[in-house]
Amino acid sequence: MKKHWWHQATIYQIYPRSFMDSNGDGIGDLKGIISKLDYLEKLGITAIWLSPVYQSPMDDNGYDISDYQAIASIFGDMADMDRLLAEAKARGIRIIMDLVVNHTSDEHAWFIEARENPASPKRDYYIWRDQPNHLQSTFSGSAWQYDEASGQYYLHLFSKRQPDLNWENAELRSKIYDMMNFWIDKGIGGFRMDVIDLIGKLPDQEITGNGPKLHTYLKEMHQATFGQHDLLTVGETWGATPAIARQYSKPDNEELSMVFQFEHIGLQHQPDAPKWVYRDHLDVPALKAIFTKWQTELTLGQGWNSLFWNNHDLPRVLSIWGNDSQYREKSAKALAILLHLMRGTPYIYQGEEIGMTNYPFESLDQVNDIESLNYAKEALANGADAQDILDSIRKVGRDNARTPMQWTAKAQAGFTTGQAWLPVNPNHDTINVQAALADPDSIFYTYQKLVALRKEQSWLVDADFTLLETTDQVFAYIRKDQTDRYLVVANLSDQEQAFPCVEQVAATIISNTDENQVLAQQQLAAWDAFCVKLA
Ligand code: TEU
Ligand code: CA
Repeated sequence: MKKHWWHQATIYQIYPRSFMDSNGDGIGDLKGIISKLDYLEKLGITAIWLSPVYQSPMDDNGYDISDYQAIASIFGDMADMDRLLAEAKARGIRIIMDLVVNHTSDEHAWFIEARENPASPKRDYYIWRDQPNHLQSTFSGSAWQYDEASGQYYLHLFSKRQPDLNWENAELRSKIYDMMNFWIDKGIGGFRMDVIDLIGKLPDQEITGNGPKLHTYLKEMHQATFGQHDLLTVGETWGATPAIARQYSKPDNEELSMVFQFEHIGLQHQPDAPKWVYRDHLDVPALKAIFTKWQTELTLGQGWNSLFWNNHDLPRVLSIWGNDSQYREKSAKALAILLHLMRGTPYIYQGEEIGMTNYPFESLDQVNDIESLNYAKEALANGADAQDILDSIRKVGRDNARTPMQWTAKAQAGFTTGQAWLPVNPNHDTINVQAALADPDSIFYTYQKLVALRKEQSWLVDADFTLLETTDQVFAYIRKDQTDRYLVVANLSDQEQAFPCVEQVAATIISNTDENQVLAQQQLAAWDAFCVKLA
């Protein structure tokens, strides 16, 4: 089995708007990112997944692209982008671009032409129908928008300013591949592919995810673009099962390196309910079952996992499943140790490495996210209670991940010299990079250690995974390769838990506690976690 650089890499996701502002306009930008590359080098990460920085009217903060080969002026220009690539490369860091090709912005030249001139070949780049059906937008309401001029409806699975592209059109596909090659030629490290499982949709049958031609398109894309290069490609696939994930990521299939699956994230809301019907109490046995399934069904050569707790669409895991008050540091480290020692490529979302938390939203005025605002509007119109709506947004709204990165205890958390576009979390007075770097026992150094382990210890890639039978709130597993066995244990609760274990320890790999005492007393304190090599 050929091993790739990304098998032993840890990826760091940057949401550019919220990372670092270089010019005081309150919005993060490329020069800001460049100024923090030394920090990322210290953390040790191999690559950055950069959320979209392309030209965009910012209806969905850049996931609505009007020109794939230009940089949004609020973020900088192409010269800044080239400098970011070069400066990152000088530090051994690759840049993974966000590929958003399920839809464009309604301000993309293709859509402007398609709308203005129904006879144009561009018309068929999008999806037009005389009548809408029942398809719903992820951002509330019908997925069809009426276009007065032509008397037809166009499809938008996200906002009405994000018209869906028609992947049936071969000319469109080849333009997308040209655009991808433009970026590959610049020397990028790969692509994160936004909602890629939707591109094979059959709107008339109301099939959106996992359409019949999805994998045909991905094989074609692989051949036409990244197939000859050693790039990381990761698909965002909400509807993936392990079998589907193998289809994407089995090397012989020549599609993607890996996908993001979201089955564990599904435990953040009630079964079969929208995300707003949240469930903040972690069901640990269910979490164990889900990870065990993915760890055992995606084995080296047959598929590859990506490992994540957070991204720019999710609440901070520390707030929803950890304990972000009494056990903030301990629980952050426990969640990190548990995840990063599984098989797969780990992803860190900006601020996770210093234990950033959800924001205490108190009114809709503080909310920016289109998904949250559309939900609030629709729920209010349906008679829902305003406090309940705000409560859901505070718990699981996307802005929790998007408040500015907390660099210092000073005004605006050192993110900007102006006024940040989204409020800065008041807890930046204690939770910030400067404080984390100064404390040798901080969450940051646990992440730094995990990133280093990923590069150094090849068993993380090769060893198999077995869940250990334990009490409900304890998640423990064994990784075993040809020669060695490793035990990973995490107490995912605020209570002490019994941990009877007869194994002998050969060496400690990483720990947030006194693991020898834990093993001697057969008792885990709240959020204790460690990994040991077994004798
Ligand atoms: O997200 C896909 C998606 O389906 C999200 O809307 C997700 O369901 C929701 O945010 C969970 O709360 C991707 C991007 O990650 C997201 O930021 C974009 O808004 C979306 O696609 C449209 O491009
Ligand atoms: Ca700026």
